[in-house]
Amino acid sequence: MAAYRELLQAEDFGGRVERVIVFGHPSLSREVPALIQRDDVETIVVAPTGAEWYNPGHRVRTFARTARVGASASSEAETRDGRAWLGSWVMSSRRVLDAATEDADVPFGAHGMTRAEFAALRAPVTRSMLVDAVWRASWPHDRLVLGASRLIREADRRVPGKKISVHSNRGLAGIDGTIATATGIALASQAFQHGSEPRSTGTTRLLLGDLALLHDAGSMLLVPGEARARLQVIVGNDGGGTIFDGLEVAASAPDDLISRVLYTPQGVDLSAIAAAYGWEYDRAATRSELERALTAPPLGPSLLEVPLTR
Ligand SMILES: Cc1ncc(C[n+]2csc(CCOP(=O)(O)OP(=O)(O)O)c2C)c(N)n1
Ligand SMILES: [Mg+2]
Repeated sequence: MAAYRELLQAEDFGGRVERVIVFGHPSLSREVPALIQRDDVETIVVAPTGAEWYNPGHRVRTFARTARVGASASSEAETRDGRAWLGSWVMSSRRVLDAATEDADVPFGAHGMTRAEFAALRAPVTRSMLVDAVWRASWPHDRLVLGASRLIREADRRVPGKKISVHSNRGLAGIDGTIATATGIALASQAFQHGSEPRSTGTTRLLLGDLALLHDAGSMLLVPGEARARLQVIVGNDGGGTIFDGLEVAASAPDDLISRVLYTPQGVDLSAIAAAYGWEYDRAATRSELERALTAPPLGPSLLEVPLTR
């Protein structure tokens, strides 16, 4: 349910929820903890260890180490109701996403492109376009790592389910060590088992923001004699931390202070960083450049810079 944030806020959807079962630690959106803290909602948190117990507002009464799905419905009518309930979420999620799709994101066919479709290929890359393109380029033999950025929020709210491995750092969603994490995931996937075939072919892609990249640039160091990661680092460069533009304080504080303290502008030449560390570098400012760069990534570590507007 990609557009779950909008639906949870709607009376007809979120308003009708009676029970929540939580796996993992939902930290990307405020709607989930808000739902759990409602008086009319019962929450069950499933986690293998106590350290994982998620408990927003200390409102959770039931914790379990495992969960087993039993018989789903006791009657045909119940099955029908359940399907209708699920179907209405799926359809409404689709409608919210379609309404939110920017003009430049119109899908284009391989044959007989219209003028609008050609224009779309030359249009500057938007966040939604970037997230969609990276998601489309990822296959089951690939791995995708997402950094703490406005981009993971964008992915969370729009990409559909897909059978691919997606990783992200937990804890407080730190921006530190993101490149190191992705390098480790790439190298582990390339590791040889019993001295024969690598465990996986394919590419590891890391999608992150410019500040997270700068914070961990030291991890780009290539050590002589060590294996090279088949890693494509895709950096959405909006010149600072735009994830904070959505904070409440942005609505009331003066722009110049918000910029200095939260956005923290930067104008570092990322191609020079790539050159300094001996990484391949590419830049994709339009949709067609992006599709090309994602389809045929270099075999070693590479940096793909995608300029984004604030
Ligand atoms: C170690 C650490 N310091 C600070 C933060 C707070 N923080 C979260 S996201 C972020 C910056 C995001 O900027 P960028 O990587 O450019 O991503 P954008 O949101 O602009 O796409 C910061 C500083 C953090 N999560 N971890
Ligand atoms: Mg940024």
